[in-house]
Amino acid sequence: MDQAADPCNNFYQYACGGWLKKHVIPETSSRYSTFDILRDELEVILKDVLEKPDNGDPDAIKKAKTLYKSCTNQTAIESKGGKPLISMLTGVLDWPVATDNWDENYGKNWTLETVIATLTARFGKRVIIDFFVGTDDKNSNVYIIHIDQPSLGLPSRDYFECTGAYKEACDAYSLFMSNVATLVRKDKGLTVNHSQIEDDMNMVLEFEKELANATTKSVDRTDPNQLYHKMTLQNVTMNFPITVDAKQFNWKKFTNKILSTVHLNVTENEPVVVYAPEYLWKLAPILNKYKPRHLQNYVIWRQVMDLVGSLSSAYKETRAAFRKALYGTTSENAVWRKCANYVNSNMDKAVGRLYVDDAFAGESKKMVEELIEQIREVFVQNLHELSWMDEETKKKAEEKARAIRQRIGYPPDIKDNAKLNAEYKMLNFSIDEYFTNILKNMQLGQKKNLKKLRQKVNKEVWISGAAVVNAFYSSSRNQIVFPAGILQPPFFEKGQPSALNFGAIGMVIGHEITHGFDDNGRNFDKEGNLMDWWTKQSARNFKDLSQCMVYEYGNFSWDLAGGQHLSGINTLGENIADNGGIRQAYRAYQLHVKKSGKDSLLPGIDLNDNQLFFLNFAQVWCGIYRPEYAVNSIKTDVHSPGKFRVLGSLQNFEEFSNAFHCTKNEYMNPEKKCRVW
Ligand code: OIR
Ligand code: ZN
Repeated sequence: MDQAADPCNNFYQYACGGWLKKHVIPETSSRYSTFDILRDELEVILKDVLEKPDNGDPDAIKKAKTLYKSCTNQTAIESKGGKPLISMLTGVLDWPVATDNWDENYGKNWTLETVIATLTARFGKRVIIDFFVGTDDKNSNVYIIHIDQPSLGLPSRDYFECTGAYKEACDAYSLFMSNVATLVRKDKGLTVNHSQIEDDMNMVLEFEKELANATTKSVDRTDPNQLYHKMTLQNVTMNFPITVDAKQFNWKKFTNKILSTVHLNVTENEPVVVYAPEYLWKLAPILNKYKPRHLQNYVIWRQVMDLVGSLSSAYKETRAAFRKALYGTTSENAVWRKCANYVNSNMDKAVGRLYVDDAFAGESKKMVEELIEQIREVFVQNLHELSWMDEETKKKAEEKARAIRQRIGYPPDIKDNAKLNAEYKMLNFSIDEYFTNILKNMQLGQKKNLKKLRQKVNKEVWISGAAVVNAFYSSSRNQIVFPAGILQPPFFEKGQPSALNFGAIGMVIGHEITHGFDDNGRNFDKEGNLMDWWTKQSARNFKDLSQCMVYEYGNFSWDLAGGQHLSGINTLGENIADNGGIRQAYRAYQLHVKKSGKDSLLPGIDLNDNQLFFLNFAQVWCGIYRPEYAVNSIKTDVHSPGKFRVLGSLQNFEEFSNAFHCTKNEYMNPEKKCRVW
C-alpha cells in the first residue's frame, strides 16, 4: 500500500500505490493484478500436475496429460507446418482466397446454410447466425433452440469503425488475414497474387463491417424480457426471409443439417427463441449484396483465425501484430501456460481433480458454508429494512434468496474414477496430433451441446470447473459457485484474521448472491424462470435506484482507455453486485465480532479490523492494464476496471468513511451516495 496517500482522498492509491510501484506488467500480459497473479500461480500448479508421469492414473487423467503433451509437443507441431489446417480446408470448408478456381467448382451448388451449419455442428463455430441450444428462459428445466446475433472477428462492434484507437486493430486484422491466406497458398504450392488476396480480404472486412453495424449494441441487450421472442421454426421462416445468391435461405434445412450430427430432426413446429430479430432483419439485405466467394471467404476465415495459434511458428507469427493491437502484449504467453489453460477449459473435471488433489484444503468447505449462511442471513435481514420495496415483493425476494443453492470447491463426482472416466469415454487423443485433438474437442463439445435439446436440464451440473480463480452466479439455476481456485489467500485462509476473510471471500459471496437481484438476475424467479415477481412500484424504485449507479460509474473516465467513460449500463449488474456484496460482508463481519470477538490484528500495520476489512477488499483489485487491453475491455468486460470497482463501491458506503474517519465531501465520502441493496 501507499501509506503516504490519504485513504479519504483516493483509497485505491492508498491500498494499491505500493503494489503499483513494485510490479511491472509482463510482456506476455494484457492486464496484471492480484487476481491475475493468482491465475498465473494456478497455471504453475496445473503444469506441475499435468507433467507428472502417469502412476496408475485413471483414464481421464491419462487423456488430460496426453492432450497437454500434444499441446506442448513443439517438434511434432513444427514438423506439420500448415498441413493439418490445409487438410481441414477441403470441400464445403474450402477457402476461396487459398484455392484456385473455387467459383467454378463450388460456386454453383453452394449454399450458405450448408457452410454455416457445418461450422456450427462440427466445430461449434457460430458465424453470421448464432444457432445454439440453451435453457429456455421461461422454463429453466427445458432446453430450446436459440437464434442470436454472432460474435465478430474483433472484440466488439465498435472496432469496425476502424478509426482512432481501433485503426491499428483493423489494419492488423486485415494484415492478419492476408498473411494467413498467403501462407496457406504457399503451403499448397499455389501462386501468390497479392492483389487478388488484397481484394478478397478487403471484401471480407467490408462484409464484416456491415455485419457489425447490423448487430444490436450490448447496452440495448441488457433486459432479458426484451430479448426473449419464442416462436416456431415456421414463424422464423416467415418472419426472417433471407435470400442469398438469389436463393431463399432455408431455415428448416439449416436447422436439421446442424441437428443431424446428433441424429435429431425437427419439424416446422419446433419452438425456437430468437434473441436478435432486429439483427436478422438487417442481415437480409446485407447477405444479398455479397457473392458466395466473399461469404465463403468470411466464414472460413473466422474458423481459420482461431486455429493459427495451434500450428507451426510460421502460422503463429501471423497473429503477432493482431494480438498486440488487441491486448498490447509484445510476446505470446509461454506455451505451457497456453496448454495448461487449454486442457483446463476442455477437460475441467479431469484437471479439477488434479488441482484439488494437489492444492485444495478440504476443510475450507465447512468454513465457507458457514460464511455463506451468515451472509445470506444478512441479505435477508437487510432486505426487510429497505424502504423502497413493498412487503409483497420482499417476501418473494426472501424466498428467492433462501432458495439460492451453493456449490463450494469442486463437484464430488470428480473424485469418483468411474464417473470421471465416463465423462471422457468418447475422447482419445494422440500425443503428436495436437491439431486433430483440438478438432475432436470442438466436435465433442458441440455434440454435447446439441444433444441437450432433447434432454432435461440437470441442475446438479456445476457451471464452473474447480481449477478456476473466480466465482459465479447462474440465474437459470439460481445457483452460486465458489470454485476451489478462489478459496485461497488473499480471499480466504482459515488462519488469517476474519476481517480479511470477510473483506474478500465474504464480499465475493455477497457479490454472487446479489447477482440474483441485479438488473438481470432480478427478472428471474427462485426456480430460475424469467418471471416478473415484482410489484410495479418496487420495480420502478429499483430502476430509479440503479440509475444512480449507471450515472455514478458512467462518470468514471478511464485514462488508460484514452479517457473514455465506462458504460454504466454494461457494468450495472456487476456494480450492483459489488455494492451489495461489500455491505453484506461488512454487516456480517460486525455480527461475527459481536458473537465471537475480534481476531488479532496484523503486526506492523496500525489499522483496526474494520480498516483491514476494506483494505483486503481493495487490494484484490490492485493491478494495471495495457492501454490496448483497456480499450478492449471497456467495451467487452461487464466488470468495471478494478480501480473503479474499489472507488465506486466505497464512495457509496458510509461505513467505509466511518472506518477511515473521512469527512463530508472528501473524494471517498461524497454527499450523493447510491444504494440499491
Ligand atoms: O463477476 C463475477 C461473475 C462471473 C463472471 C465471470 C466472467 C464474466 C461475467 C461474470 S459473477 N465474478 C467476480 C468477478 O469479479 N470476476 C472477475 C472476472 O473478470 O470474471 C474477476 C468474482 C469476484 C467478485 C468480487 C470480488 C472479487 C471477485
Ligand atoms: Zn459478478
